[in-house]
Amino acid sequence: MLKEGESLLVGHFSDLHYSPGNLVEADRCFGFALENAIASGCHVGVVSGDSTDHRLDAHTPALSALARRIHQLTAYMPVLMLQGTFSHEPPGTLDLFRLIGSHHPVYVADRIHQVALCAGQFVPSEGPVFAPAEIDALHAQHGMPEVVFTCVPTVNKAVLAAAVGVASAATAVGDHLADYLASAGAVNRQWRAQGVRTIGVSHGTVNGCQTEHGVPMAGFDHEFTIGALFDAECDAFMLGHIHRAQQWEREGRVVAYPGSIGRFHYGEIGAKGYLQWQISVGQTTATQVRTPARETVCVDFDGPPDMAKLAGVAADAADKFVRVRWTVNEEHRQLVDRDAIQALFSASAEVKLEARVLPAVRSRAEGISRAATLPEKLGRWCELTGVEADPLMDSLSMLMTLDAQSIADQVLAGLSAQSVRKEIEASDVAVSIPTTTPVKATLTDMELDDDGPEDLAVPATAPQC
Ligand SMILES: [Mn+2]
Repeated sequence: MLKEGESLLVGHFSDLHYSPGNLVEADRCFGFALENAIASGCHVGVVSGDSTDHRLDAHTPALSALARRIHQLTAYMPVLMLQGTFSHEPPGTLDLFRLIGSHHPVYVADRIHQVALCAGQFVPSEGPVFAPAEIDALHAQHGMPEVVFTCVPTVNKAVLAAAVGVASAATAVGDHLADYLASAGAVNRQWRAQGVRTIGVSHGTVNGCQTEHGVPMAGFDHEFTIGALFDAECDAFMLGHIHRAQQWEREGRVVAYPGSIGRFHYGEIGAKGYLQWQISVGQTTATQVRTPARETVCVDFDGPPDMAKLAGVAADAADKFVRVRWTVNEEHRQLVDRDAIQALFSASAEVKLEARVLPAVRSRAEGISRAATLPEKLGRWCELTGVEADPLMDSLSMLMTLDAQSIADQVLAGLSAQSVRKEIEASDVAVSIPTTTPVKATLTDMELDDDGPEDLAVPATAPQC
């Protein structure tokens, strides 16, 4: 397959996420990528997980579209497909693909092991790494392999949790994988010493990598450290799972994510593509070839959308996928004219409008529930709202100690003492007397509900008394 001294060219595709919703994007991008890989003379194809987005029924057009593409690729090169995230690619999904190789085989890697490519045929290890006897047998039967893969598909944490306990399962995954990669490294060093190229393929998160949203992934529960991956002593380490393309290099060896084949979500940064690897022992490069992924435009407003600004964005958004988001208070939600925004982006491929409506919030009277007596609660409320306390305290003590008739008599007595504007004050009395009962009721409510936001129901009426 390879001429003496020629680099091995590998087309590395990842995170294809075929599904009914992604079909157009996935198939346009993967179709472009594999045709480019064929035209570029790639010797081998690798799909490093998440070929599908979720469980797909056999009659789903997305599944047959993916199968057609893999079949198309195997007319030109052998293909290795790795098991990805179980929720995207339920175990067993890839089994079917073993059957669809045309001139070249499709090899499905769904367990941790090594596999040699010998004259176009995949020869797997029995256990996690090639045993010395297996290596001898392989040499005797097939000669020198073109390349040896170390495959680390998604690890089932549930199985691991059963073995090591739930609490340590997350970090244990990393520890176990690091141990495995180191032991694979010892075997790979032997292959490399014999001039055989070595490739690692896995699906998971490298601690410290960056997501497609620009978020650095740092924590203890990620599958790999970059050091552990280099410990596998592979010329090339091909990763899937993270949708943003990125790579690391050490002494001519490279670890890289191609990122997802297309842009499946709004707000994903960075170019989409596949990786063209050029692999020689001790000298490897990975070059991104861009796919025609859809372009997305995201506009966010803190408040109602600015229509003038949107008109400017729309002028440059023909055929793009547009998402407009805004945040408004409940009372302003009617100000947003969705139809007008839709009309602005009529030339765009898609317009997604996302409103976030903030409900009217009544703030609590902080600390009021800790006050022991009703006068203390009222005092706290006056303090918080800046209302003069004395007149209210007087009224409250009246309400607490006197009956309605006595209160009315007192008020009338006070009024008759005032000769000025008698008419007007007399009409006030007519209002204020009936309020005594409702105010009492509200104050009782306050006592009963003083842990709830209803605390403020008191002040709305209390000042009237
Ligand atoms: Mn993925």
